[in-house]
Amino acid sequence: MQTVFNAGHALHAATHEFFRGRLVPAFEVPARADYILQAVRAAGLGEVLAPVDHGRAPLERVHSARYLDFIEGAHAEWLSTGGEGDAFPAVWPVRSLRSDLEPISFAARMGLYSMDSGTPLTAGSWAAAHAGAQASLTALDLVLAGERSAYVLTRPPGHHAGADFFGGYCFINNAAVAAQAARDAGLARVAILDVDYHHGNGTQAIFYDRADVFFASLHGDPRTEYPFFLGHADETGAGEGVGFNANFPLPVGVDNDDWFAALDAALARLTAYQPDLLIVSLGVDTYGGDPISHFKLDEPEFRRMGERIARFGAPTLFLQEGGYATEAIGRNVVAVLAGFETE
Ligand code: Q9C
Ligand code: ZN
Repeated sequence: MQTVFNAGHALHAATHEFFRGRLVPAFEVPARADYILQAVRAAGLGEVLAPVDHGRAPLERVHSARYLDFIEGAHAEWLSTGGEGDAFPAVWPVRSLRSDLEPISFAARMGLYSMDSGTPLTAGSWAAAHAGAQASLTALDLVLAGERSAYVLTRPPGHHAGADFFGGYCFINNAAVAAQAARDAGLARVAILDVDYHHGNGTQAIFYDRADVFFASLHGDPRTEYPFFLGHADETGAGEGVGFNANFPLPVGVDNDDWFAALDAALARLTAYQPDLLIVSLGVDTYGGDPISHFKLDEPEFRRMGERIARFGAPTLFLQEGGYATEAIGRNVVAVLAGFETE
């Protein structure tokens, strides 16, 4: 399997994030990608390629132009309006406040375009996220050209980012950009399987009223786990999209057997859908040793996950999402990808 590596990932480097009202060392750090790259190379998984620039147009198929403009200029504006260091939002247009108008105030716009205070926006966030989307489009090209699979090694992750908001460490929704590009390249049906510990609220929202992209997700129950406000089992799609969204919320500490039963259930839904492409939002924060998550998968389970996904039998694009046990992340990611390769 070839890897497309976003070497620009390290431009996004936060030192701290807000957690329970305090600044704590950031969890989503450049070392994550360094460890994965090391493990991919050590395992001899396959060639490591650089992204080819596909421009901004494929990003605008998923994100609003004014949101992309905001993210591109946000850190410079933060500094020029008196901010220091990494940028954080402070005010949000919750119920009864208007979100249809774009304020002039930078602080207000930052709230309009974000969902939480736990996602530092740094000087290099746009450059890193933009390059990650390009890596995703490059890997998609490999699969469209006939490769059985490809892996996108990038950060920051993407699945929490919506059409016009960032959050959950995510700025550009790489899975959504790739799915839309696959549709635009002529594929009729695309499935997204999200196995990150957290529900992929951004991806779900982007395709919620559409039948041409099926979103299926296994994740920690949103009643107790981030992103809290989406990811319930009764979210099955809207309008033409009714029946093309499937959530499998699982309790904290779920048994690995129950996790795999949910994976089987999700893949059964996708088998009925018969997609031309499977995109896997590959978060490995389901690992038992993850510092911010509460599932119990370990290396053998990650290998089994890859084998199971391979047996699904569709051309498969793996995209890196979460995973915060930095020293174990490379081993866990490679276990999934190597498991896929052996099937
Ligand atoms: N400071 C992904 O895995 N905050 N995002 C958790 C710890 C949000 C995770 C609290 C976690 C978002 C892509
Ligand atoms: Zn996650």
